[in-house]
Order: sequence, then C-alpha cells, then structure tokens
Amino acid sequence: MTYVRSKFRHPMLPKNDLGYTVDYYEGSLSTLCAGCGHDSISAAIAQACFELSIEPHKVAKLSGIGCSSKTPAYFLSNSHGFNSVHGRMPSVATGANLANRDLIYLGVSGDGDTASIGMGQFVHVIRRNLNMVYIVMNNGCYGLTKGQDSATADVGSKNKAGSINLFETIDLASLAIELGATFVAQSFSGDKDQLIPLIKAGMSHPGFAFINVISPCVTFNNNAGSTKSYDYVREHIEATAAFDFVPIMKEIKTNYEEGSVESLKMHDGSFIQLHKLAKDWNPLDRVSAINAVQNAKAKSEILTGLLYLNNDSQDLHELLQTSGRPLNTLNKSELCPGSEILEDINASFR
Ligand SMILES: Cc1ncc(C[n+]2csc(CCOP(=O)(O)OP(=O)(O)O)c2C)c(N)n1
Ligand code: SF4
Repeated sequence: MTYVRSKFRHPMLPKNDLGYTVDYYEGSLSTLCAGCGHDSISAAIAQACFELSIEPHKVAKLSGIGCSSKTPAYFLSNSHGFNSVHGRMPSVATGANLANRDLIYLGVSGDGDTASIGMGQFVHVIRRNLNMVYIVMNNGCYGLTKGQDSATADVGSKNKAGSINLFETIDLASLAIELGATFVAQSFSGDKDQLIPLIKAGMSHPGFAFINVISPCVTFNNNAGSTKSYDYVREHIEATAAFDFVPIMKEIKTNYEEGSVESLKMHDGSFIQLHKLAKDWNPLDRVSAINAVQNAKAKSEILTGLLYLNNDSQDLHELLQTSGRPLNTLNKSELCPGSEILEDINASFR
C-alpha cells in the first residue's frame, strides 16, 4: 500500500454541472486494509455526489466508531464531518438536522456500531424518519477490534479464529422495514453499478433512507465458512431489480423494454427506474418486501436492490411542523414569541 497519492489528474476528466471533477469529491488517503469493502463504498459515495452535482459544503458526514466509521475521512474532504461516539451517530445527526435542515445528512456506520451498541439509537432514528441517508457497511464482525462476531453474523458462520456463531442474526433491512423506514435498500460493496444509483436515490428521498451494504472484511471475515466473505456473497446474491436513478433536471431515459420498467417518482420530483426482474416485485408494498427479504434469507440468499419505498414519506420536520427556515438562521426576535405569549403559555399549564 502506498501512502503517496499523485495530485496529477487527466486534463480531460469529465466535469459535472458545477464544473468539478470527481477528485473534488474524494477524501484523504485511506488507511484501511487493501481490499476492504468499505473503501469501495467510499468511492461509490464520492461518485454519487459527483454525478448529482452536489456542493460538498452542503453535505454533513456523520459516523460512530469502527473501520467503517473512519471512512468519512476518505470521501468528500470539502464537506462538514463529525466522528461521534460509538453507536451515537443518530443523536448527533438528529440534533444537527433539527438545527439546519438545509444540509444533506449522510451517516456511515458499521454492523457493530448499529446492531449492538447503537441499536437503541438506530430504531428511534427510523421511527422519527429523520431526513438522512444511513449506510451500514456490514461485514458481520467488529473489524477495528480484531474481528469478533457482530450481531449481523449469520448463525452457524465461522469467524477467522474458527469459532462458530451460535446466535441468531439481526437482519437490519427487515428490521428497518418493520419499524417503518420509508426507504430501504440492500447492496454489495463490490457492485458499484447497483450501489451508486441507490445512494443517489437515497439522497433524494425526503426521509430516512437506509442502505445496508454487505462489505467483506478482508482481514478478519473473508475466510471459508464466513457468510460475509467475497466468495460467499458473490455466490448467494440475488437482485430484486436493477434500476437507474434519474434526477428531474435531466431528460428521463426510457430505453428499456416497455412493461419491464417501473418508474417511481420521488418527492423531490426525481424518478427511480426499476427494471423488473422479479415478476411480482413491488417495492411500494411493505408486506411483500418483508416476505421477499425473509424468503431470500430462508434460501441463504441476500436480496439486493431497492427493497421498499414509501412515496408518502413525511420527515421529522414535517411531522413536527418546524420552521421552513433552518433554526440556525433565525434571529432572537423570530425565536422569542415575547413575554405576553410566554405568560399565556405558562398560564395554560397552571
Ligand atoms: C463505548 C465503546 N465501546 C467499545 C468500543 C470498542 N470498539 C471500537 S470499534 C468497535 C466495533 C466496530 O465494529 P463495526 O461497527 O462493525 O465496524 P467495522 O470496524 O467492522 O467496520 C468496538 C466494539 C468503543 N470504541 N467504544
Ligand atoms: S480490519 Fe477489516 S473492516 Fe477494518 S479496514 Fe481491515 S478489512 Fe476493513
């Protein structure tokens, strides 16, 4: 692994609508193990933001603790970033989002960070439908602390030390759908053609967009017997549907066979194009989404793609009917209703 990165970029590198090349969306040089799935996800995030022509300073990256939670250092170096306490990223994201609704919130977590110490925070940020993208880089182990089994390790899978996991796995995608998440997707770190459109769609979704990405840990969980290794995942992956994400500003491409495409309009006016591979697949149907994930699991398959989308998503700001302007831009006279109104409010509690 080299610790020197050339600053030279080809002068003909394509530019996005803002005039930036993709390197403007990169971060500092990764210190993760060579071949770690998390690095591929970081690259997909950078590419998605480049393709959406997002101003990096309009993005806030947040994470907990773990190899996965280190990755915000490796993408979007021109964005805001907050590396929080283990499992506590959702609270920090909630506070930041309530103070400034105008940023795009991108949370990155690990399966340990989310499904163990952060589980309480995870379930409540889903219930609140906080407007953010929440990516779990799921390798079934605690990579940073030397590969102990996490709560997403499959029962019966073997870790590098040779011990078999005795405990039932927590399926984060099923849990998210069950808890009312309004956008739930699943993918694989090595499948950028699927992952980049999913991230773009998640960023355009007005509510909590959860993306569970299987991301093999090459150092501690890539052995025979692991169900999160590159080989296992490649052999057991099944896509619900392949799709393109088309922002509303761009012409909508319809070069797919008629009848094989399902066009889903997002709240911000953009569309997701679903290539229906599974005949009866309907991502708008919550019950069939839960059944499909569970049926795949029963066959030891990992279902990938956009699993569930609620087109009537109302995010936390809408639910709480907060000010349309970010709170951090309101001045004292706008925030304080005045002593007479405060007196009335106090009187109503007496
Ligand atoms: C409060 C607290 N408890 C435990 C730890 C030790 N710790 C650091 S990272 C980690 C788990 C990381 O696993 P995961 O979130 O799956 O990320 P990965 O490293 O696999 O990407 C643990 C237990 C800690 N940093 N803080
Ligand atoms: S220990 Fe595993 S998760 Fe951590 S950087 Fe290395 S390969 Fe990635």
